[in-house]
Amino acid sequence: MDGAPPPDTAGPGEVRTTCAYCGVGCGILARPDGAGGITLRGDPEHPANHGRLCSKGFALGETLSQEDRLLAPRVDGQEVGWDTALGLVADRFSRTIAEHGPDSVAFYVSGQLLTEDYYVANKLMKGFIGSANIDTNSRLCMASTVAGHRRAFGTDTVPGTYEDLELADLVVLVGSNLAWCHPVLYQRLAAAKAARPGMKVVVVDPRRTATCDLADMHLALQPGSDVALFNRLLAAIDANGATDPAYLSHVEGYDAALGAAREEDGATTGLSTEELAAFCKLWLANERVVTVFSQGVNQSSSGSDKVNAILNCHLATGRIGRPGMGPFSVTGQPNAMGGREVGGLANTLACHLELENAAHRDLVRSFWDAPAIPEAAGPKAVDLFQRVREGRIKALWIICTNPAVSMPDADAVRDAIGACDFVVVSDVTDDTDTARLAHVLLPATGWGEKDGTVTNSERMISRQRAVLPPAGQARADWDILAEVGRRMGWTEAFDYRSAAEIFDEYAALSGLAAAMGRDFDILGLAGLGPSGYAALPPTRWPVTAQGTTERFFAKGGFFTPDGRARMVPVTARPPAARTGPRHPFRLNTGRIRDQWHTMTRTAKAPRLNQHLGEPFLEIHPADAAALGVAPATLVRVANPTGSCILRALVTDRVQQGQVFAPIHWTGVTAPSGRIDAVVPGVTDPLSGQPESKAAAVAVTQWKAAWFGFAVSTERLRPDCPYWAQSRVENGWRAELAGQETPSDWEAEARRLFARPQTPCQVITDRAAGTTRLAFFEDGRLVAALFTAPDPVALSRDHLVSLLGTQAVAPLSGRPGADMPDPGPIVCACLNVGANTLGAAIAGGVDSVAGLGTCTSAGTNCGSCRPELAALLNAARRMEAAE
Ligand SMILES: Nc1nc2c(c(=O)[nH]1)N[C@H]1C(S)=C(S)[C@@H](COP(=O)(O)OP(=O)(O)OC[C@H]3O[C@@H](n4cnc5c(=O)[nH]c(N)nc54)[C@H](O)[C@@H]3O)O[C@H]1N2
Ligand SMILES: Nc1nc2c(c(=O)[nH]1)N[C@H]1C(S)=C(S)[C@@H](COP(=O)(O)OP(=O)(O)OC[C@H]3O[C@@H](n4cnc5c(=O)[nH]c(N)nc54)[C@H](O)[C@@H]3O)O[C@H]1N2
Ligand code: SF4
Ligand SMILES: [Mo]
Repeated sequence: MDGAPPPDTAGPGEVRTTCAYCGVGCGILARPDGAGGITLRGDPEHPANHGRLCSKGFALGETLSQEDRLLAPRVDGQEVGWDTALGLVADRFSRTIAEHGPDSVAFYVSGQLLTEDYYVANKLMKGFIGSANIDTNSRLCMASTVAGHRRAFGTDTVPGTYEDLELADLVVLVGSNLAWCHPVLYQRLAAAKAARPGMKVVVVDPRRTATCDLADMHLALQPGSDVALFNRLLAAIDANGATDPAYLSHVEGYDAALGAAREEDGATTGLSTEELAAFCKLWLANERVVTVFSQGVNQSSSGSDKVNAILNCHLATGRIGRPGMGPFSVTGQPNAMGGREVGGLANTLACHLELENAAHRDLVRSFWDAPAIPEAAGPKAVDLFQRVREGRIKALWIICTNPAVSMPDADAVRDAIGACDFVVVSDVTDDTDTARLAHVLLPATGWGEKDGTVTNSERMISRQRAVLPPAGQARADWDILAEVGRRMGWTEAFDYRSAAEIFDEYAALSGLAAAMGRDFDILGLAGLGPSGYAALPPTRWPVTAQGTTERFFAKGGFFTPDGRARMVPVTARPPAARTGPRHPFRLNTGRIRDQWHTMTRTAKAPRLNQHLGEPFLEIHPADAAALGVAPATLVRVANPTGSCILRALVTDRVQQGQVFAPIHWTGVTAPSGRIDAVVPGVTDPLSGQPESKAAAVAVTQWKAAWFGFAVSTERLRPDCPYWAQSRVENGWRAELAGQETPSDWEAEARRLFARPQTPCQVITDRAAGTTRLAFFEDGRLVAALFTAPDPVALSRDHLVSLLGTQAVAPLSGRPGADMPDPGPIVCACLNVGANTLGAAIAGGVDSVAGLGTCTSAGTNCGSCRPELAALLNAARRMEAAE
């Protein structure tokens, strides 16, 4: 740890903790509000965010209600005590192992677990059950980076820090929508660029994303062709004599990598020779270059080659480990890094030790005093669920992840879990596609109740601290796992009383690992004791007796046997699924700004549902026209893996022949919008990471006979073929559609709202084919349904705002003259809509700051600022065209 601790700016009653969501790892100051919730603000002292938060972090307090929380253990749907539930889990696992061997059981865990939870899960499976049948959702997320780092560096090290993005003269963002997925880091980058306008930003992404707003250059390459781009760059580096000969003495494999790179003409990128030349020129001209990469790189059948193609360029030029330069993998989940450090993958051991290395295994086995550690790596996520499907895995414990939604080939995975003999799910809610399949449901403490550590993208270990007591009977994930370990007979090995004890053991092991030449060393944090652990400030690893290392590899010092890095010869390969006449579209998938994965938490905050309220498919106007798909109608996306139905969002943000869909909707929120139902289980051969962004699909019109929009104070019970439901301030809203028009809309609405008796107003326009129904209780609007043969046109936000009020004429569908319609919400924090912003722009406001002053949009968390800029740009383009 460096220097004196910073002055403590926490106010009275404020607890320092870390955000629950992305790998930026922002510090939060949270205070119980006395009514079961919390109030919070960004921690000004945290080095990741210096007080900033994005829309998701800012709304964390709104996601903590006990509604939907799993409050007690359940067996086959019945609430039971912990003793019964954990007795059953330990007994079923022990019996299955006795009958069928250790490889008949498995754990599937998560980068959202704390390091301490992860440590115990791994120790139990790999050390004591004696199987390597444990993998994590990080396989879907970071595995290609891990494989690429290990090939090049000898270990999974992120060399740089966030500050490097601010110090760089050129930042290249490859397959990263930083503006939406790492918003606070994006804001830091945007602020650095504003302060130093000479700084250049390049976005490499087939799609024009919100991140492109900051870009001086957007390279809309063909999906999967990143290796070709970086091979071209390596060839240009060589041709221009831009290598660093002194640094190359720390590197092996230059000639072979260059040989492979020279074979590449760059045509498969789809970029013009001018674009390729301009990119190479920019890279060559700026020594201080950081290449940030994320899921556009990792989630690919050539993901690890993409990573090495990027690392090759940095190694050849020695642009690594010095301020403002280096390759930089931004991590997704709050503890994606911690999970890698603690050995969460089926082929790793704690402290960056390797399962398939005999010396490493011996070290860990003797440290744990474990009976045996398996010699071979376990199955990677896709294979693990394949073994569940084949009945080879008979008892499965899923912790802190929702694979029935997020795995590729999700319908098949869901069915395999459903058919497994014994399924345990630990979650904070019972309302997930996976939890619905569990025999045993175990309530875990959630964010705000948990206590432990996480590591962010820049190797910063931060504490998550409890602000609230556990909900109901919930227990910490490490505690549940440790008790099962004890009940399975390993009393001493799992005799943990606190997260601090686990961390202490882990820190001690890291010292031994470091003595074997590993990078991950936090021996300096061993022996903190309960109070030292309680007070632990954000700390970047390594933490040795000598202090910390800010950046790795400036002078070589790689973790390979000879200490030299490896450049890896790589050749571009197209995505595994081939497009063709039957499946002509390349399906890209990813995230939206205000939702987190399968929405179990973010969708609890009404304000986060305002930005984008239903699953959609971005499709190019020319493709939409050719298919006869009108904006806002529904489309069917299908291939041999499966199918789904999504709302068409016609936009030239995507290229022709490519479509994009978000990953967030589920059986709970929009059953026909589960996008992983059409993503095949194809993986990178080295990393086992699925190719989540390049399925081949057919897109056709889904001909709806009717469309509907509904609001209700109670949750709706739709059963039509298309529906998407989300929470709003006073209840719920839903989009609906069907292929057969009901003969009696009132009866249909009464069933949908479960209101057999409530007084109802109906307006039918036979000529237009529309019906509008409103239900009132004591003069208050409690439900309404608008139906039409075409997509329902009405001011949705207006109708939502009437819910629960003494509404006058709700069936007009429009606000009265006295009440302007804000339009679709852009700024979620301060509720500013597109119409309000449009009016301000039309009135002469011409900057993001000006919009902030005039409408207050973008003045809280700032996550919507890229969209404000896009609105301004669109207005400028229209003006120029006029
Ligand atoms: N709002 C929000 N933020 C999140 C999350 C969330 O759920 N919601 N999840 C977190 C997690 S776990 C993760 S892993 C991160 C992910 O963060 P990102 O990786 O930034 O997010 P994605 O939207 O999955 O994908 C990034 C981009 O890759 C592009 N892409 C697709 N194919 C290719 C290709 O072949 N080459 C290139 N160069 N680009 C391609 C896509 O068009 C997309 O814009 O986000 C984290 N942050
Ligand atoms: N097509 C496609 N598929 C993808 C991706 C993509 O880009 N495209 N991205 C992939 C990536 S990068 C990721 S990271 C995954 C994410 O996919 P998942 O991990 O499946 O998604 P989450 O919704 O984050 O699931 C976390 C679960 O843990 C629960 N939970 C929250 N806190 C706790 C806790 O403290 N303890 C316990 N026990 N449970 C808790 C939540 O309620 C939720 O059910 O999706 C992957 N799938
Ligand atoms: S950027 Fe947003 S989601 Fe990510 S850690 Fe910070 S506040 Fe949380
Ligand atoms: Mo992720």
